[in-house]
Amino acid sequence: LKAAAETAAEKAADALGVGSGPEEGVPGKPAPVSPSVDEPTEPHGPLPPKHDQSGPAPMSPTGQETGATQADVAQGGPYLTTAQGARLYDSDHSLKAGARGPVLIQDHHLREKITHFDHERIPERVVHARGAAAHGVFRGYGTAANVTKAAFLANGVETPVFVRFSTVLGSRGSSDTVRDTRGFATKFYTQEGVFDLVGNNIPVFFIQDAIKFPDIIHAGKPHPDREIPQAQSAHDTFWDFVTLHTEATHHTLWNMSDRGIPRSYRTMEGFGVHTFRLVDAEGGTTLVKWHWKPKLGVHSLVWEEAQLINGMDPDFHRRDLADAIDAGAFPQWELGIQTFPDTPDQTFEGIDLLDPTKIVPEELAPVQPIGLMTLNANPSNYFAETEQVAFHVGHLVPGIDVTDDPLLAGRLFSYLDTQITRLGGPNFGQLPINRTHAPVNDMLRDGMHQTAVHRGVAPYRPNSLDGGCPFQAGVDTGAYVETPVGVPEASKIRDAPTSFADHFSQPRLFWLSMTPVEREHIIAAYTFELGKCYEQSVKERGLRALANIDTELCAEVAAGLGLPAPEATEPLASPEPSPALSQVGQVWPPDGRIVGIVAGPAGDLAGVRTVREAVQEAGMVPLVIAPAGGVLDADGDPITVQRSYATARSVEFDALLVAGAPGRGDDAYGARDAKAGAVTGDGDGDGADGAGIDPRVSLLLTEAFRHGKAIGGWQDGVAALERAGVPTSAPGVVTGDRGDAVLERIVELLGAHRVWERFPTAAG
Ligand code: HDE
Repeated sequence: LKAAAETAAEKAADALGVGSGPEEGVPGKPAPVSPSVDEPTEPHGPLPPKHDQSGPAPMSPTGQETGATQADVAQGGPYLTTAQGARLYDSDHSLKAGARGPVLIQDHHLREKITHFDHERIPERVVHARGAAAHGVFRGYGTAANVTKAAFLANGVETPVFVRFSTVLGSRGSSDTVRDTRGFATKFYTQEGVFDLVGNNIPVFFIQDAIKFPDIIHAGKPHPDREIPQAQSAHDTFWDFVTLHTEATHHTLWNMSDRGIPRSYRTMEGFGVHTFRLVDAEGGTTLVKWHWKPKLGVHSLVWEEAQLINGMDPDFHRRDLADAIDAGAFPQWELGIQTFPDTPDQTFEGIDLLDPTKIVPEELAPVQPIGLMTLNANPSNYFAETEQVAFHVGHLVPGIDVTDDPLLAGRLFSYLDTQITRLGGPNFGQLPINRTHAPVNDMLRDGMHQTAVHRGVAPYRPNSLDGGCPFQAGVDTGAYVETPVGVPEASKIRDAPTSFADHFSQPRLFWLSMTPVEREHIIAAYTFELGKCYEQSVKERGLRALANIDTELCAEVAAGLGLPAPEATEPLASPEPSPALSQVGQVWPPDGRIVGIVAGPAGDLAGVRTVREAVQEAGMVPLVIAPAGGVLDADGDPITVQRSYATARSVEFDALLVAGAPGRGDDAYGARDAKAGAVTGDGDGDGADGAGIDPRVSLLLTEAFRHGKAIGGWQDGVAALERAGVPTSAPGVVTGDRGDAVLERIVELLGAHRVWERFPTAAG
C-alpha cells in the first residue's frame, strides 16, 4: 500500500512539477514556498518535550509503579496510530466507493476520529470557568511548627504544587481583565496526601451561608434570556441582588476597588477567606486565616486599561503568567497565617471568625510567613492539567482542620459533587494532575473511568481474606481527626448568629483605609457599574448601601448618576483604618516589568542598545518599538525590533522610553506609506520631523500618560514626547541627554507601580 501511495504521489508530483516527496505531491496542494516551512516527509522520533518530563514514573492510583515514564504516556513515536495503536497510512481521506462516490461506514478510522472529536469538550466549571495555571514548588520555613503538625510546613520540606488562577463569572473563552474576583487555588502534593488551599484574591465573600451561593451566581452570570453581559458585574441582576442582600456589600466594595482588576496574576494576594483550624502534635489547636503575599507586590490595572486589554489581548493575564515563567522570571508568594486563640466564642477583638464577610486587620493580627511558593513550569497540556485539575476544600492533611463557618460547610459538599459532573464520575482523583504523590490504599472501587487494577478480594473492613489489610492509622498520624469542639446546646433552626447582621462596619473600614487615588477609582467604578443598570430602583438602592459606607462616596456616585444622595440608615462606625489594605505607598522590586523603547532608524541607537541592556540587567523586559518590524541597524550592530507601530499598544507596557519617533512619510515606513503619500516629515529619521508624529505613537504615549505610567525621553525623544502632546514637566515624565540616566529614574518610579500624582484622570 505504501509503495502504491508513493507511486501515486510521485505521479502527481510530476504533473505539478514539484518535488517527489509523498506530501509535496498531493494534488491541489501548492508547492511549498520555503523549504524551512515545508512539512517534514521523513518519519522521526518524537520531538524532545518542551518541559522536562524525565521525572519518576507516575504511580497508579493504587500506589503501584506503572513502569511508564511521563514521556511514554505522552504523545510520541514516529507514526500516527489509531487509539488502539494500529499504524495508519492515510488520515487525510475518508474511505469512499470511488474518488467521487459515497463515504463508507466501514471506515473505522473516520468514525473513531470524528467520534472522539465530538466528545472533546467537558462541561466548563459552573464558576471559575476561565483559568490559567502553573507548576511550582513550596518550601516550608518551619515557623508554623508550633501550631501545626502538617509535615509539608516543616523547615526546608519541598512540596510540588499546581496553582490555578481564574476569573469567577466569565465562560472559558471570556476576557482576562474584567472586573471580577480572581480564584487562587493551590494543590500541594504533600507526602501525607493532597492539601488544596482553594482561595480568592479578595479576603471576604458575598454571602455568609452556602445556601445563598446559587443566588449570587445566578445574579452575577449573564441574564438568562439573552445571555449577556459576559463576565461582567455591571448589570441589573448583579446589582439587584447585592443591594438587596446587604451582606454582599463588603465583597462588592473590594470588587469596585483596584483589587477587581489585577495587573497580573503574579501581583495578586491570595486569601483562604474562611477561618481554618490548625492542630499541633499534642492535639492543641489554633484558628488561622491563610494569606498569600506576592513578592512583586499587589498591583492593579486602571479601568480604561482593563477595558482596552479586553479587546487588544483578551489573554493578557494568561499570557503574562506563561511568558514570565518561560523567561525564567518565576513568580513567588510567601504563605502566611494570622493566628487566633481557639476560644469557644471563636471571635477575635470582637470580630466573628466564622463570618466570611469579615477580615481581621493585619495591624491587629500580623501575617506570619510560614513558607515560600515559586511557580517555575508551565503546564504541558491545557486540557490535561489546567482544565482537569479538581480542587476541593475538603482535601486536608493531618494538622489542618476546618471550622463551623457555614459557607465552608457548603463548599465541603460542593467541590466533590461538581467534579462528578465535570469530570464524568467519581474517579477524577486518578487523572494525572489530580493524583496524590502519597501511596493510595483505599477501598473505593469501580465506577466510570476507573483506571486502577485493584488486587485483593476483600475491599471491605473488617476482613480476614486479605489478611485484615489495609489497617487504619492511629489518631496521631491520621488525617480527618476531629477536634472535639463543643457544639452549643441548641434546637434545629434556619438562622444566623446576630453578629452576622453587621454588614457595613467593615466596608467602612476598607473605605477609610484607602488613599485618595484609590477612593477616586472606587467612586468611578460604582458610577460606571450602577450607571450601566437600567432599573432606576436598583441604582437608588445601590446609593442607599453606599450611604451606609460613607457620605462622600455616596454623594460622589450619586452626582455621577444624576440622582440625589440618600441619608445613611445606620450609624457610621469609626473603625481604625488598616493601612495594609491599601495598594499605594509601598516600594516594590521592578522585576518582570515591561519597558517599551520607542526608536527610529536614526537617533541615538547606541543609547538604545545601552538602555535595553540596562533594562534587562534590572530584571525587566525591554521591548523595542519602531515604525516597522525587522531590525534597526545603525552601524552593523543590529537591534531587533519587537513591536512595530502597528502592533504596539500602551497597555502592554509598564513604562515607556523614547529615543526618537520618526513622523509619517519617513523612509522608515517603507514603500507602502511613501506610495500612499503620507504626511511627510523632513525624512531624516531623526525623530525631529516638524510635520508631526505618527498618530499611533502619539496614542501610545498619551495613553501611557493617562494611565499613570512612567515615561522618559532623551535627545530626539524629548522632542518626540512634546510633539505627542505629553507634558514633559508633569510628574513621572523624565527627560535628559542620556538614556541610562533617564532609565535610572524610571526604575525608581516603577517601584511605586504608577505615578499616582497624575490621578485622578479620565482613565481612573
Ligand atoms: Fe468555589 N466553587 N464555591 N469558592 N471556588 C468552585 O468547584 C462553591 C467560594 C473557588 O481553579 C466549583 O471545581 C460554593 C469561596 C475557586 O478549579 C464549585 C461556594 C471561595 C474555584 C464551587 C463557593 C471559592 C472555585 C466550580 C459557597 C474562596 C476554582 C468548579 C459555599 C475562598 C478552582 C469546581 C479551580 C470553584 C462551589 C464559595 C474559591 C461549584 C458552593 C468562598 C478558586 O464547586
